[in-house]
Amino acid sequence: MSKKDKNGFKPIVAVIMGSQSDWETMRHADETLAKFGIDHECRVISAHRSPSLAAEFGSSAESRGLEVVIAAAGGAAHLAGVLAAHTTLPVLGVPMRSEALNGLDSLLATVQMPGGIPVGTLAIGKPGAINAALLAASIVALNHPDVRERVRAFRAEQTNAVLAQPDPAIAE
Ligand code: RP5
Repeated sequence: MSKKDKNGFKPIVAVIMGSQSDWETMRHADETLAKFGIDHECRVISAHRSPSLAAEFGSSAESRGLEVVIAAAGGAAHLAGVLAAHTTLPVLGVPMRSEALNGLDSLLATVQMPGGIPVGTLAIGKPGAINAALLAASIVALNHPDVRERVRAFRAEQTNAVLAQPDPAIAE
């Protein structure tokens, strides 16, 4: 297991993306994890441009103390599958919206894993980035009661916001 650094920081979730160009979307996962007070790391690792690093990261993820890996990629999006091949940690895939096919290529490449190596695939783009972080929070909440409380509070907050304002014609 990894040790806390001198500031007490110990990442338990990794947000990996295939390119710097994915950050504009994946910063929403970063922000959501931060909102839940979950120590996490964000890194660019490409399955095809830096394949050895992808294998090394996946292989060492568990021993480094990570509990969940979020992997975002676009186009022929094999990053989540490659990372999942190297770890038994849960891997959550986020398909990036692509220029050519609007993310349908990324979605199919991420979600259509052959039986044996699962990738839990979320929606294309920003909703997927947010939900990957929320799902990661629910997973780590199994072992972190403080996170479980924050997830419950977040759900209650969302519900209360809907109940407090049922009239769609009233501006916020
Ligand atoms: C994928 O190719 C990345 O995840 C990104 O979504 C897409 C385009 O990458 P860049 O050409 O912008 O670096 O590997």
